Amino acid sequence: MNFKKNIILDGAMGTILLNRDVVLSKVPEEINITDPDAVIRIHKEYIDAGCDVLYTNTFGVNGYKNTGAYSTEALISAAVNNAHTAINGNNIKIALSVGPIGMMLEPNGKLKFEQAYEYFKEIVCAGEKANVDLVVFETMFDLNEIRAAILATRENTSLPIWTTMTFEKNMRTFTGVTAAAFAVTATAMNVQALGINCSLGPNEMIPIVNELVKYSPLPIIVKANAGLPNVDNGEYDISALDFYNSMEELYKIGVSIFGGCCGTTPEYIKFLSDNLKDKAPIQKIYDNCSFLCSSTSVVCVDQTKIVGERINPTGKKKFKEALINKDMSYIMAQALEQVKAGAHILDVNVGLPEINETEMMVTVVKQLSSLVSCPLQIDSSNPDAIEAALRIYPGKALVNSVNGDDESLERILPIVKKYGASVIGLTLDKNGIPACASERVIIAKKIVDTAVKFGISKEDIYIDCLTLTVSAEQEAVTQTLDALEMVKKELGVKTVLGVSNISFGLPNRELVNTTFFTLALAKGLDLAIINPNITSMTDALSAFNLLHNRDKGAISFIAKYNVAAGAPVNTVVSDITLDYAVSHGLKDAARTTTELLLKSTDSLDIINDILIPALDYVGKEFEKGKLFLPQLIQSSTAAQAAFEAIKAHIKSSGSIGQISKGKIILATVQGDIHDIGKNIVKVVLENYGFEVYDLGKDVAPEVILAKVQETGTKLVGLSALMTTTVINMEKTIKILKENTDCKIIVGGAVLTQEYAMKIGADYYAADAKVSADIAKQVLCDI
Ligand code: B1M
Repeated sequence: MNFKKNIILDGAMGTILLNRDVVLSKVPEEINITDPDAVIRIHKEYIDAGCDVLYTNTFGVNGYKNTGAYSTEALISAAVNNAHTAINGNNIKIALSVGPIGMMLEPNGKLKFEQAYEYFKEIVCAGEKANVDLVVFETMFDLNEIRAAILATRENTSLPIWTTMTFEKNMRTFTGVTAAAFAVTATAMNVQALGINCSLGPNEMIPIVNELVKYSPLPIIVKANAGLPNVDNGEYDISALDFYNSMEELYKIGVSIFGGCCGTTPEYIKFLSDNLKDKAPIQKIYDNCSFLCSSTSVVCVDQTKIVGERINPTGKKKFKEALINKDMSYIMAQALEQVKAGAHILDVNVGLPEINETEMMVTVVKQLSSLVSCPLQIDSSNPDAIEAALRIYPGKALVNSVNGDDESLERILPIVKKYGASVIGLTLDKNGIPACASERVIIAKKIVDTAVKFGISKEDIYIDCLTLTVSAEQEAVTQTLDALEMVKKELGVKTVLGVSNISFGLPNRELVNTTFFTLALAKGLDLAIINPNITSMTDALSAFNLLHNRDKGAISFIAKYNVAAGAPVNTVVSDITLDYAVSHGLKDAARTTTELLLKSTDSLDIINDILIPALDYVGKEFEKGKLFLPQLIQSSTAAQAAFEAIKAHIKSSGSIGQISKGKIILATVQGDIHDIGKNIVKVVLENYGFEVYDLGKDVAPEVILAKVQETGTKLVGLSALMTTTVINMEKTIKILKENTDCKIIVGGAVLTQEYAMKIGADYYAADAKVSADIAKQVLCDI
């Protein structure tokens, strides 16, 4: 593809088909086979409008969604053929359009990374066989889904890859991925172009595109909707001319590939083609930094950054025990402590002879990825563990490490390159660590040259000149510092040092560590692997940044140390409380703290005074955009673990006692998957002696009605947590009232007494205890 001129894509396919007189089946892409002319006609209209690239009508085709009569390969082959027919030999490229699988990936949903990979593999192989020019993964919202798609394409085809995500106004996808993290990750994974499509109109996309431009040198794609959908009628309101005017603004900030998404037509594409096609792309202002990222935040290593060293069993008895016992809460607490203390990146080392390092690395990396937003440093000498971790890591990680040995370089660097990671090179080889600085620089040069040969850019290489223990090799300290300085100047790459080793075997280690750290900072250290919980270390960095004019106007220094702004807080979380465990998603700690609390506190008090407020806090932070779906899921998993402990306690102690009997049906209404509250209600009712038929969550009105009729139950409890699902509660009440004489209790945080009455319920229960009181009243009176 020629990127020297702007490229014009086509516009919407789906919204046009819906507006035309065509018959769409349950699998809409079957139209490629059942009515190919309808598709070809639209393709031709876009060609006439002047597009350079046609997207195939395959957005929703995948092995998961395809429940129809034709195979996935047949649908793709027909769609690509339709595009070829429309092109009719003209110089127009065909992009295989691929949307999300339709099931969320772990941890947001149940789909496993490798399952997603298999679905994408089937699609892209079929596309390549049918002769597409490139593949475009569009309307994506999960970074790991994109990564699975990219890997499936790279490992099985030779197709060029474009990818676009769909962002909300807060510049994140709904799973919390930032535009910056997307740009850094996709660039690192070597796609040919990236950008944004759907969800917003071109005007609303401007701030997001500004981010993409800043974090990626690649061509930027914008395939915008014709404005935001109108809430009243679902139509798209922006005219073709207004659409073009906004796209022109996007051109000025660096977009070079333009097209239309929902609501656009050939008229919109003609405006783009007539006015932008022959222009050369604008030179973008790209921030060429050494980036690392998670799915929710990017770290630019422009100034010294702190790598937290505490997730490492070396010399730590408790940590070793936690690894052997798979005590994830302990490890996660270490992570949270370090982030709170100021770590920008977390080192993850889980190597122990007693455990399977690869499996443990994957488990820990998965959990950390949804718990903390700072990028991870995968610390292992085992290539399998490194690869397994990089494969599922949703971001751009740093690999610690390779060394100057050919075997290490040749085994690990291709993995680093393939997964778009950065790498640390240790200045040692099979002869050990050279005593003098210049020999360490020779090894560093070999590492840098080899990494570059493998396609890793210099910004992604960090050299560790190795800290030796001053008590054993006093003369080595200056050699390390000199080597660091030379590596920076002569090789132009970043540097890293594990600092704490310097003081091993000495008294007052903190003083030695801090002083050595400060000396290394003066030589230009970029990444410091330290214990950030030791405040003198982070203090040294703050003061250094102030003295070196990095902290302009002393803004950070004053914010941190100004007494009026509050004394420095004790960041170590030594005693984890239940509300901390729930709000930070620590499942095991939630269970153990609950078990402890149950010795002195009533179970309903724990639910009402701690669990619900902690979840309320998480919900509010989620609403404010400070926490994201993965964290919400972690918190609810922790709350459920706490609740399991409460349930076991209630069952074993029979503490509430049996007062009355009767049958009750419980369900969370259709469209709503929140069931923590309903499950609490169930246990409490059962402990009052009621027989509960729990129909689960997301239950259709008809299913509830059928159960009432089958069992003759006189009382139904409905739960709903979202404003959008209360309407289904109302529908359920209506259908029950029309067909039965049962009474209905409703509950859920979104309801009030007044609203409950308005939608026709008989009772409103603010909590589980109130439900039991109402049940007694209703069923005892019958
Ligand atoms: Co979601 N979620 N969530 N969520 N979630 C809320 C409800 C939300 C208010 C958060 C927020 O933005 N502030 C918001 C809804 C906004 C709105 O509509 N106004 C929200 C959203 C938007 C979403 C998603 C759409 C997010 C997304 O995907 N982008 C998605 C929805 C998916 C869907 O349902 N289709 C989603 C997903 C999830 C998780 C899966 C991550 C998880 C649920 C896990 C699960 O339940 N298995 C989750 C959670 C945990 C929450 C919050 C944080 C906590 C809910 C909770 O469990 N509370 C919640 C915010 C909040 O409520 N503060 C939020 C504790 C529970 C014990 O209370 O359920 O009220 P509650 O039950 C009480 C009483 O109300 C009463 O007794 C219970 C015990 O005392 N009661 C009854 C309840 N039902 C009763 C029935 C009865 C009687 C009494 O009949 C007899």
